[in-house]
Amino acid sequence: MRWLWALVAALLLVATSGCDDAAAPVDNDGSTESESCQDYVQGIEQATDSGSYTVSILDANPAPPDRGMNDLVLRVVDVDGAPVDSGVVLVVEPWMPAHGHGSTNVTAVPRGADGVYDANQVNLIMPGAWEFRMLITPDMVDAKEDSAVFTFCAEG
Ligand SMILES: [Cu+2]
Repeated sequence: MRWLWALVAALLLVATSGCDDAAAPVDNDGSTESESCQDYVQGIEQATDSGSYTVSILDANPAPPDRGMNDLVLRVVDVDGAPVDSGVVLVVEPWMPAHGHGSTNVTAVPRGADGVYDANQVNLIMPGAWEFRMLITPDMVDAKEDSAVFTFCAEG
């Protein structure tokens, strides 16, 4: 019966490799039950883990975010609702939790006032549920990175 175990092992290896395998409980839009896609609305907000900042999406093109290149206009305010200065670094990390991969991180460019940033060409390389991880590094020495996460589903 040794051949049987070898066959089972080979099948398991096939089933657990690759990005778009069928082993995980993935539904038609690529999301899993543990992920809930948010409905995009203009101005949607998310607080960071520490609660020190709130990130809002002022505009998205396309809207809602979809497969391919996405341009976002973001705004970051502090706990008092005051816009952060342009020394605060904001990076958008697209992340696909169902497959454990991202694409390319985008460093958002501050417009110089009002805590507004442009994050252009955020690339969703396949359909499914994508986290938009908003990574914030405050403008001070020894500052810890903070993050706020939105989850949208790319229809493709
Ligand atoms: Cu993927």
